[in-house]
Amino acid sequence: MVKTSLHGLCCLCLVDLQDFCGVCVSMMLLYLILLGTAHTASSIYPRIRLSHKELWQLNRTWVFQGHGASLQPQTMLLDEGHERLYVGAKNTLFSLSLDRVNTHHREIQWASTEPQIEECLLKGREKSECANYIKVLQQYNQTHLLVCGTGAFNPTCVLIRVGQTGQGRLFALEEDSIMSGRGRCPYDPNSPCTSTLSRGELYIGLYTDYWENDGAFCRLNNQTYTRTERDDRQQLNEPKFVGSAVIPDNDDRDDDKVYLFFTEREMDAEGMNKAVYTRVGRVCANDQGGQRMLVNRWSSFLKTRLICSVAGPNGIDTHFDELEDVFVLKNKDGKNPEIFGLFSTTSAVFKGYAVCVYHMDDIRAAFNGPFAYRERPEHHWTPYEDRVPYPRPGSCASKVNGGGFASSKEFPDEVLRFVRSHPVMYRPVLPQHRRPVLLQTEPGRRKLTQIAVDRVQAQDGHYHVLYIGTDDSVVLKVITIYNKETDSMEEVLLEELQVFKVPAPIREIIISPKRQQLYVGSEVGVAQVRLHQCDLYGSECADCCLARDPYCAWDGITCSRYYPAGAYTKRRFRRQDVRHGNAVQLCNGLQIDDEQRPRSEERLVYGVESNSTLLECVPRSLQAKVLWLLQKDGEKHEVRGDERVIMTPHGLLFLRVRSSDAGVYVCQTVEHGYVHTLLHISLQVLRGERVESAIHRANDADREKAAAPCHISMDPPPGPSISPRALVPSSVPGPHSKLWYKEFLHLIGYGDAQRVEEYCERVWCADKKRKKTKRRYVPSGGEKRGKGRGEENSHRVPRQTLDT
Ligand SMILES: *[C@@H]1O[C@H](CO)[C@@H](O)[C@H](O)[C@H]1NC(C)=O
Ligand SMILES: *[C@@H]1O[C@H](CO)[C@@H](O)[C@H](O)[C@H]1NC(C)=O
Ligand SMILES: *[C@@H]1O[C@H](CO)[C@@H](O)[C@H](O)[C@H]1NC(C)=O
Ligand SMILES: CC(=O)N[C@H]1CO[C@H](CO)[C@@H](O)[C@@H]1O
Repeated sequence: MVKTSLHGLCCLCLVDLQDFCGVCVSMMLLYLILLGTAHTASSIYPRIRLSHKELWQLNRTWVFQGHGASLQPQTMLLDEGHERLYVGAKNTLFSLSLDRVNTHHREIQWASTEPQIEECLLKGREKSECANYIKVLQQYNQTHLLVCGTGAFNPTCVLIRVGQTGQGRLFALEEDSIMSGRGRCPYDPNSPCTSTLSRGELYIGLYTDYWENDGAFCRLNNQTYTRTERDDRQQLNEPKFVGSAVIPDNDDRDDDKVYLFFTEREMDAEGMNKAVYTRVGRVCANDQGGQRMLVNRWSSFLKTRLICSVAGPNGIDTHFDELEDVFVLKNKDGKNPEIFGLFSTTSAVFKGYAVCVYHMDDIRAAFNGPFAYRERPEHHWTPYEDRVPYPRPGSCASKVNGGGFASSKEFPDEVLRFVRSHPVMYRPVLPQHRRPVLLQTEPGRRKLTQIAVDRVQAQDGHYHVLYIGTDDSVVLKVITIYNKETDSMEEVLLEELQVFKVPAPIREIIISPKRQQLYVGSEVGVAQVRLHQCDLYGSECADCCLARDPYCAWDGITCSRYYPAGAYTKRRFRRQDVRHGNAVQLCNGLQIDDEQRPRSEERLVYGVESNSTLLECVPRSLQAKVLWLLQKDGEKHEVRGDERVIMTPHGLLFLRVRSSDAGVYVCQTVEHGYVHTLLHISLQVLRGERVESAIHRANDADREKAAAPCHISMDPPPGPSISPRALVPSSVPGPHSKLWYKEFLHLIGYGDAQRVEEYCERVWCADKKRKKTKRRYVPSGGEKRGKGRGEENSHRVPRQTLDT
């Protein structure tokens, strides 16, 4: 195992050779650039980016904000049986509707008591820390939730009655069930903890004490309390608990294992703690501890390292060692879920992120492999090669597989002694394909905080759709495709969804494949977001195919939800190509040849000589490359751009337009080799002097005429949007002058006065209107809505691009 890692190298620099650190950092950046290119051809642009407002207008999201004050959800629990989402927040437990989180919610106030708060303040804590933060929320049985809160540094648990009676929905705190939460809930609101409940037993990784010294992995049932050894740094060393799950090995329930995902510090020589490693630990669910030794302690606790790294040039691996979140994607029989880990680098200088996927086979193989051994802490780990006692340490007591032992209390002392002194496995767990499925290495980009995954059946196979939460209220929807021939990963960023209005780190993502919804928590609220919106990609076969969204296929009429054959037999054909997005092949013959297309949108744009003009063209897909062609004198040639004519993300910008620029400009997009004509813009260039004189006359008219107010309508302007700044020179009279453009009609011999009038009105009123609509837009009520983008024709350019 190569022990060198980039961050290790840089830590060395930081600690030991501070002077050289600058050099080291730039080395690292260079290295990461190399690394980025070595990985894959992936686009950092989503195919579709939706702002919070757009999600709203599309009815794709609902947000629950509690009472307006910041909600601060700590933990969430999905209860599909009762169709509720429970949210443990600060001083309050909520029960939300899965249909619409912002309607018909119920709540239970559960604040710390006055004496508790006073005592907490006396201990020198801040007021905000002395609230009751609900950190543990589990389905105890069919009728009850187990809920634990920090209770002003005095953890407390309680049972909550849930369900339905004839009268209505039940949601009530069982007063007589209040009990101490010590050992089941951390004291500190900021303390990391993870819990899972199985067969009435609570498994929890937490710090059990006020001072946060005792990190432990525990199991509580109504009789016993079993845990890791206290103060045993070999078992757990400054752990940060991230996730846990009960996963059966086989049909023998006595063989069920509980897995714990966490990070901890690797002990090195002299006990100086240094590197952070991600670990998977496990115990037997039926572990009863030992009889004479290891009483009420796990007799089966083992752990090993989870590796997530990329090989760089020169054989130096970059390791992502800090586990941020973990998602266990269950399979049918529950025995072989796929484990998705979201990792970051541990470097303080640079944050890179990676997602790695682990198979249970590989995890089990590591636990069945050699134990790790080292003579002294300053030595390297080696595989333990002496005799291993029987039954194999770490195996579960079972009549079938566990050597006939009825309970761990019957295990020989030798076994318990061995497991106590050899909790680490020698082999780490490597990810699927031995590499991350997703990488984000560009410095300065957003932080990734949470992950949830859906398994989706598409026409050409299964795909994992990853939903990744960021620190700025965004959920990224990504698929990753492994290419066997080139042994590389391709990341396809399908959508970038801004689920909250203000930027806040996403703390929780829960997915409901059954409802096709995502439930997302951040300190400002809980949002519900539909997983897909196929019609948004556009109505044509090519639009749909290029999107490569496994949820969507072209059904001959529109882009709609894809259902695997059998479930949906009515449709005659469905076109979908997630792997390649080959629209040319797939949609061949289904569409009119581009050249003969009767009407790609046409526009007329006027420019004033020597002034700037923008020919706006923004493709719906941010992954498309835009090409401009100029049609002139029967010929077509590509516009390349220079210092005067600039290709911007909004369109083609002429800094000083010339009369020779006049002509028909064609805006085309190229995506996966598929060429699409978006629009034709006919540019006409007006002579400066003539405009001037028209304006003078308009000014005269202006003085005579009273101001005519802008006509404001809530409807979006029809047709294209053209930047008002580009066309109207600064010296043009204010919006009250309605006459001067009439002069244009004569100047340019344009007959359609109605159209020009509309156009000019729009130009003048655009700014005002924009401000008005902003003010009228009510994010939480949603009673006033403009038309959504999804209703628009697929060729139309999004309107809001310039001011968002
Ligand atoms: C959103 O829902 C409202 C009311 O339920 C409806 O009037 C509106 O048309 C919907 N908008 C879209 C884009 O579906
Ligand atoms: C759930 O547990 C509570 C508390 O122990 C108990 O009162 C209740 O009857 C249980 N419900 C079911 C359905 O077992
Ligand atoms: C609690 O203990 C009793 C007595 O042993 C047992 O019958 C019951 O099932 C236990 N409850 C749970 C939820 O494990
Ligand atoms: C009609 C008009 O406003 N023309 C302006 C174009 O830009 C030049 C300077 O770049 C101005 O002097 C003109 O007034």
